Amino acid sequence: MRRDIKGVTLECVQGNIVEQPDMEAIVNAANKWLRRGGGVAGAIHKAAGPGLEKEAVPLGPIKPGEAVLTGGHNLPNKHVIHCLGPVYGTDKPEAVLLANCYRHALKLAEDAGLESVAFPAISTGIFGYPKEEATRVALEAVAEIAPSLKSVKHIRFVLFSAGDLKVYEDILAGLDN
Ligand code: AR6
Repeated sequence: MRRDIKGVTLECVQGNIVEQPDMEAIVNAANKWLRRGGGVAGAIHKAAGPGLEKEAVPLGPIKPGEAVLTGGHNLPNKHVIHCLGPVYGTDKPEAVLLANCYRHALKLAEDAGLESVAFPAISTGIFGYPKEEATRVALEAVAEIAPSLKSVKHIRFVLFSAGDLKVYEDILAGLDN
């Protein structure tokens, strides 16, 4: 599903974040040390190769809501934007910190002059953020920023399961932008 918000395409697909070769940057659901981990981070570091960790670790530690940009190494994408999402129930207020991830990632993409960015559902795996709540925060934050974006024209949300995709589609369809 795709939706245009003030000239920016928001798209939701089911898939794997490391298999988005047409996107200039992919976003990592990172840990604060920017080390290889499980879930999205494990998949990204595995596909990118050891050079990614070598470049990323000196940029850490980062705080919940922050983001940093590195090269894509062996990935088909030019860049990886690493975001630290909040741990649900611990890093508060969760919604503000989660929205900050999306805002800061898009700011870095704009500063680098990128046209396309693919996001996973940050914090909804190991960090325990309830899926619907996190989806609402993610889509509302991105829709709010969309009108001010100059270089970023295509934002893709990559969901691992059909159920997660359905949650994104329902909430994206209901946004009133
Ligand atoms: N492509 C797309 N989505 C995925 C993939 C993938 N390859 N793998 C998992 N997901 P998580 P978090 C979904 O746990 O909650 C790491 O160990 C998954 O189903 O990767 O922010 C880091 O090192 C879930 O919906 O990220 C951190 O310590 C979503 O992506 C910690 O986990 C996010 O799951 C970060 O936890």
